[in-house]
Amino acid sequence: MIQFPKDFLWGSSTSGVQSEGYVAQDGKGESNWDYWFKKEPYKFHQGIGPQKASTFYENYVEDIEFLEKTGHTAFRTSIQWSRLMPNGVGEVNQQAVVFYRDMFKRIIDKNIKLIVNLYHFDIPYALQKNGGWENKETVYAYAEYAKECFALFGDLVDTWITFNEPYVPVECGYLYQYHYPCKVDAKAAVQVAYNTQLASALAIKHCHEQHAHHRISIVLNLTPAYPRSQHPEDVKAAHIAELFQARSFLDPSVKGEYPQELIDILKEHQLMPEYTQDELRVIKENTVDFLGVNYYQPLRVAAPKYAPHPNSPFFPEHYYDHYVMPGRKMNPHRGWEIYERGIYDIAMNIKNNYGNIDWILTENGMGVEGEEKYCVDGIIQDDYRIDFFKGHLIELHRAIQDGANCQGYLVWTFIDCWSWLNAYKNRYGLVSLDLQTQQKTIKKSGYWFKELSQNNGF
Ligand code: BGP
Repeated sequence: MIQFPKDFLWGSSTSGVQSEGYVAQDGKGESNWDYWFKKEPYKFHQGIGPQKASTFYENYVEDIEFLEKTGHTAFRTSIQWSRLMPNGVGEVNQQAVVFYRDMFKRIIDKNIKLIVNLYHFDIPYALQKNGGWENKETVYAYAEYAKECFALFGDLVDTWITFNEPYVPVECGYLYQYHYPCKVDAKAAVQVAYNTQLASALAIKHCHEQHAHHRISIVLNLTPAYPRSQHPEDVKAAHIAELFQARSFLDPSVKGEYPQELIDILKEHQLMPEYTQDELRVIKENTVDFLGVNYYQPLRVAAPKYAPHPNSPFFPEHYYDHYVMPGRKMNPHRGWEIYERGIYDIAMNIKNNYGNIDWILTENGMGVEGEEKYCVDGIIQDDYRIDFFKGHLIELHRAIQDGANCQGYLVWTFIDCWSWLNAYKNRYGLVSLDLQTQQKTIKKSGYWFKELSQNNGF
């Protein structure tokens, strides 16, 4: 029996965009996702956008019952900024206030620890139109939005997240064209990353000023970078990959400072963002109270085979190639490697290099296509998912035994939901969603998760 510490949290994460959906007259404004879908629907998997998601906005009362039935003691979701403040600034949508307050209240009434994220890849289009995160005005608009959330919901919510995986919109939106605005512009990417970090620090500042006892964090995908070999050039490639992918947000969020080596690389390529000493002070003085960590797959890299063409736009990959490890274990549906040991390595990195700060594993999960074929008597027999969870929990447990300060395990996700790049192709939920009927049914993993939570181990 693998036993977790007393009061260890068991639950799941979702996001507003991926679960809520929207209905006529709900007062929601357009987000970057709504706008992009309207403009280029063919860029979305099977032409499906976030209009319906898993209809949580309409059905949250019944959906919350499933939290209890699957043994949740913790739940993380996000507020959609464009729902609360349709124009990004100014007027607050009162229907959104009623919705979020009632939803939060029902969750805490069930004695479930509620963690509320302010930003999960979605910005009001009104702000995106004016440059989005490239524009420093967005930083101050976000700070106002955060303040509004702390004021409106601070009596119900005491644990906050400033951003989910902020590196993702940076790389997907400004380097690799997976997210709107689909630019290839490293200079903009760096400014967006810096502005996001500043916004996170300002939210932390306001949170602590408004509610001294509240705790606030950032959620990062701290993928360890594993070198192909111990050849010094491979090791160097992994080191630089980690500077970009993990430490660009981890260091300023926990230590209040950027790694000097990252600054040196950015200077060498004339990529430094616009910043002021006052802003750096805000970042320095407002670090997180704890960390959220999402983990799905490792990053494997090798020294680059070729020198970049002198006219090629800058990519972090000028310093490393992606490496496919022979014999790796794969989730073929998502195309992601499964490497349970990554959790242990993340935990030891936090312990040894980041002051052993408290953290929660805020996302871990397995997206599988065509799960209907595993359905027996109406219940999806997702043993592969249970094995996936067990494998990762063994490593997490080992890390805790070795001194890691992890305080909870949240899976992705609660009910099958819409995905940014894959719509409903891969299902992650503890509860299945029938897209035609909107019927929701607990999977085998959902029942297993309840036992896991009740026994505080397996
Ligand atoms: C994380 C995101 C989630 C979720 C998850 C699964 O990076 O925070 O929002 O989408 O990945 O990924 P995907 O939906 O691409 O399969």
